[in-house]
Amino acid sequence: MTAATRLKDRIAAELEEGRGRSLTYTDIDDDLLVRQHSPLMSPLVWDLAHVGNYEELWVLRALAGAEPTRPEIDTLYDAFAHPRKERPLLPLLGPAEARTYIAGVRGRVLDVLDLMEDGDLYGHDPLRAGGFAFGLALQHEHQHGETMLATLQLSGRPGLVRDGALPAGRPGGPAEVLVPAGPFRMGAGSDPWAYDNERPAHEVDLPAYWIDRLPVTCGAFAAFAEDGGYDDPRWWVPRGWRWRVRQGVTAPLYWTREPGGGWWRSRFGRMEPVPPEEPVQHVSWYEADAYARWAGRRLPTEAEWEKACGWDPRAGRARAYPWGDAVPGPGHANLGHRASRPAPAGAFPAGASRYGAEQMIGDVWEWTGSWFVPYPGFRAFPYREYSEVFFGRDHRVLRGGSWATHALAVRACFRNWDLPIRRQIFAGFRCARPASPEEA
Ligand code: AVJ
Ligand code: FE
Repeated sequence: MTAATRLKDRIAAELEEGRGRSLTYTDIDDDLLVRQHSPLMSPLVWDLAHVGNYEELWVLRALAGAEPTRPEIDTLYDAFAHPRKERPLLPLLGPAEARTYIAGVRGRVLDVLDLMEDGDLYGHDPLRAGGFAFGLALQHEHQHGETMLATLQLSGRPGLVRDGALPAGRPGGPAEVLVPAGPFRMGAGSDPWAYDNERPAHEVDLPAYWIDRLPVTCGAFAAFAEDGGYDDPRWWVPRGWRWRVRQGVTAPLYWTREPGGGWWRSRFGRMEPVPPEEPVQHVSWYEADAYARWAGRRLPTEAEWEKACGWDPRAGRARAYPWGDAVPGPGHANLGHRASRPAPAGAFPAGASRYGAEQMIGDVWEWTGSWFVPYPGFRAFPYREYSEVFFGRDHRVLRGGSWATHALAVRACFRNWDLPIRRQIFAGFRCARPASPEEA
């Protein structure tokens, strides 16, 4: 079997799996599909048709030069034409129509894939090389799979989302790991599916720092809340404090405090005690930043995060994942919705990075202290609206993926971003601090 055939087979299998995921999350009553569960999110039926429309735009039209199958619907599924809160008012395809539409697109996409030759996959056309446009559609569908899970969690309805088992945690061990001073290469190397915002790779020289070995747990975060952390403006940046007061935020989203003490949370429509050993999620950047200040620490910059995650100082090169370049396995990380929650702290010793940091990939997206800005020499590809229009001092960078992220859609150099007030995403954090001269 040639390398091109192997790549095509892999893409076909991934397309199948990704679509299975989208269909599972939307295999619910029509009423639940078309309603808007939160003004922050689209109706699920919008996401469903949107992933097919995106695949049509990038694989059928941009790559293969096909004519639009249904030109009149493009504007409905253009995320920039209509903000999420307006989407339920649009004349969207209904559930059955949406399924038919995306299946039709998918059939043609598989035909295009079949026709790809060595000269396409190993040539210089950037949409074809390495199957880039297919990788773009695949990662996009999985990103929307995660979005759908956030919507299903917001709906508060039990029984819509499956759960599963995870490895046990490992209590104890060092709280922080030291990353010695020195340069590393930040950004994507030869990975053909990396996004424009991960490029170009460039050298960054960092002073020595400490970073938490594990994400901050619910137990640790509860201590911040119980210590009055939400009531003390000293810990908050001014905008964060104003947001906290105006919104009346006193705990992570979905948490409630029982009158007798003790925290409970709602998870996919069911109440349960907050597990103290689990990484905290559903906190805004403002809450993460306030916790870090309360703890006498700060959030890591995204460069600090990426070096601790992917850099191999002995080999002098960046690896795709903390454990190396092997595709994520069940012993490495909690990805791909194995269970509907983060794994307890210490669950993945085999997923440790060269510096000893654990659970950097999977479990919870991790807020960093950095704004989402371009790397030096950035060039938008294949379109400005994926990354470029979001650059600036509005969005903060998140790293590492969550339990809801598919393995295809995250790597050590992958950059995600969101507004600092957002809490419906599966986001937590870990802390860092500079090393003193003696420690370094
Ligand atoms: C990269 C997760 C911020 O979901 O808004 C989806 C990805 N871009 N459709 C998002 C995306 C177009 C994006 N994030
Ligand atoms: Fe999208």
